[in-house]
Amino acid sequence: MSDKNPPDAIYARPHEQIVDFEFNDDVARVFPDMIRRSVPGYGSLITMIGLLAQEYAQAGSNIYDLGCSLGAASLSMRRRIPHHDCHIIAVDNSEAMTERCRANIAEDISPIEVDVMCSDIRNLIFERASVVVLNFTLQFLPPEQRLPLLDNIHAGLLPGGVLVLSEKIVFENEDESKLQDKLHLAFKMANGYSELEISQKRSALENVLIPETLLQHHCRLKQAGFQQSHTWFQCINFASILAQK
Ligand code: GEK
Repeated sequence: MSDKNPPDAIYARPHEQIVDFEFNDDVARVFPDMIRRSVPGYGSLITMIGLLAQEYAQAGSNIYDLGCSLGAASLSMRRRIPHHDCHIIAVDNSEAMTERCRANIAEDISPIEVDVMCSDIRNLIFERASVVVLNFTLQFLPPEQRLPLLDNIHAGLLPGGVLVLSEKIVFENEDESKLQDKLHLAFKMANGYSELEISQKRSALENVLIPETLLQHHCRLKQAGFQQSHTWFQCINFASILAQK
């Protein structure tokens, strides 16, 4: 693997104490490998987010990529949006991520302007937005802080504007839950993660990533005022919703 894409071995050795997961420099360095091997369908989602932005971006509007990490969704949208007067605002509160994200954007020559901001998405004011992307980010906010964020996003969307919300999900039905967990475990093992790595990372994420059911997400989107929301993608226990104002 090249230096640009080092392998994720963060939990490969036994840790004496498992501390809560953080998006620090160690994680940012291996992030492309980590997310590809952990999130089934991630590559397809990134490609499709570009296509959704192509469909829904409105001329002269703002496009937000919230919890942008290294900028994969921003780059995909930047290459697809046909209106060159759109403005992409990519936001993450991890400095390690935004530093690398800026470098990735600088290497890309597409014409649409991209601003990378190191900021908490809970403090943003959204303006003239036609597309807002939360690609596996809402799950890291405490559940009671999710509706206020969706309210703010809804307030800043133009009529017809959309939110793309991708999340790890859980299932109410016990059999379905067991099946999906088993498939996700098989996916990670097939991608070379050991049982030790999987169990140490699970402990590190336990208090940090709080997944919900698709029904909880659709209900909250309705509460925030979205006219409609549809699940347009699911791969095992990872799904994406398109919600429209
Ligand atoms: C991708 N969307 O590659 N404010 C800003 N950023 C935050 C906050 C917050 N309150 N909480 C978490 N983050 C990306 C992948 S990763 C998903 C998103 C994952 C950021 C955090 O720093 C991290 O970079 C990102 O959200 C979540 O399409 O690792 O499973």
